[in-house]
This record gives sequence, structure tokens and C-alpha cells, in this order.
Amino acid sequence: PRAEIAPGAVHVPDWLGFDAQRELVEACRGWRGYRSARLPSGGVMSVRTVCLGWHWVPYRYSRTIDDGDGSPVLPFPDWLGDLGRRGLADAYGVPAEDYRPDVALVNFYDAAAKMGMHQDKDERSLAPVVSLSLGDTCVFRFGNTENRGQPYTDVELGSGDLFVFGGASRLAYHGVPKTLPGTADPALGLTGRLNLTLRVSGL
Ligand code: MD5
Ligand code: FE
Repeated sequence: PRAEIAPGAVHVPDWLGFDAQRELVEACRGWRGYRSARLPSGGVMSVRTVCLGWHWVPYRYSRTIDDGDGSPVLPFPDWLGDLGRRGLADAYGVPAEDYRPDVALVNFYDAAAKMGMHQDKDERSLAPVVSLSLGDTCVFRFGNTENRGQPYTDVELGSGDLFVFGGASRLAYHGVPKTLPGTADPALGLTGRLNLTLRVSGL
């Protein structure tokens, strides 16, 4: 089952099988350096993020951990690019061999974490974003391109779900008003929620 939530925004529930989910959780555990980004407004994000390929510093990308110890960003692995190409091809039903994501933002949500409504506009490319969810289900709020408010649609994203945002939806406001703690399969070995977004930096 594949649902087009808006033009270019496609949700594929249960895209990743359980074993692939477990492997992806293990990979996320291996990447070190999750941190809560500090916004120029003074706020601190409640999600904890580790970046691959390019480091996201609100609101730009860098090759080094500029808001930390200045060390080089972790590499973006080839296998993750392959997974992103498969996701894009399955969501849109067209070949995606030219899709070359070079950034992954890996976000960890504990029971209290949320993400306010925002646009992803720090990438210089408007290529689609591929999102993969693991662990607890969340309420994902998919809005409009004009403002943070209504109209929006709430969609539940569960473990293994794929969501692709491209075309007319690429600059839509979106956020995560809450997660649903305790909904993850205990056999996954993850308390909380992980979300990976694969992006093309255009840098
Ligand atoms: C999440 N992550 O589940 C959310 C949703 C983020 C972020 O929003 O920036 O890390 S994945 C959503 C997404 C990405 C790019 C574009 C759009 C949604 N969109 O146009 O709606 O942790
Ligand atoms: Fe976003």
C-alpha cells in the first residue's frame, strides 16, 4: 500500500522488513556523537541528531562539527545511498539511478521529543528527501508551503515506514507533534524513535 498524501509526498508503510530494520537500528547505534542542536533563537532541539556526509549546523551544512569539537563529519556510506535510491524508486514507481543523496540526518526521539513545524530549505538542491522511521510510531504533521499552520494532515509513521518528499511537497512545512512511547516492537531493541532523512546537499 502506497499513499500519496500530497503531490510528490508518498507514504509507503512497512517498507523495510524486520531484519532490515534491526540492521538499520544497529547502524544508528554505531554512529557516535548524537547531540541536541542549539538554535540561534536560543532554543535547544529536543531530538538528538547525528549527521553523515555533511554536518547540519542550524541553518547550514559544514564538513566539520562546527558546533562541537570541530572534527570531520562521519562519512555517508555507499549502502545508505543504495537504500535511498531503492526507496525513491519504490515510492514514485520510476527508476532513480541518478539519485545521489550525500547527507543523512539521523534523529533520535525519546518519549518527550518533538519537532516543530519547519521547512527543509538548507539544501541547495530541491531533489527529493527520503525518510525512514524506526521504533516508536510518531504523529507526523504534513502541512502546506505557505505557513506553519493549517491546512495540514496528520499521518502516523511507524517502524519500517518510508516517506518521500519531492516535487511540489519538497518545501512544505512539516513537524512531529508527538511520538507514541511504547509502540515499538521490543524485539527491535530500540526504546524511542529513530528517523533517517537522506538528502542531496547540492554542495
Ligand atoms: C522526522 N524529520 O520524522 C521528521 C520528518 C527533519 C524532519 O523533519 O528535518 O529531520 S521526515 C520529513 C521531511 C523531510 C523533508 C521534507 C519534508 C518532510 N516535507 O517536505 O514535508 O524526524
Ligand atoms: Fe524536516
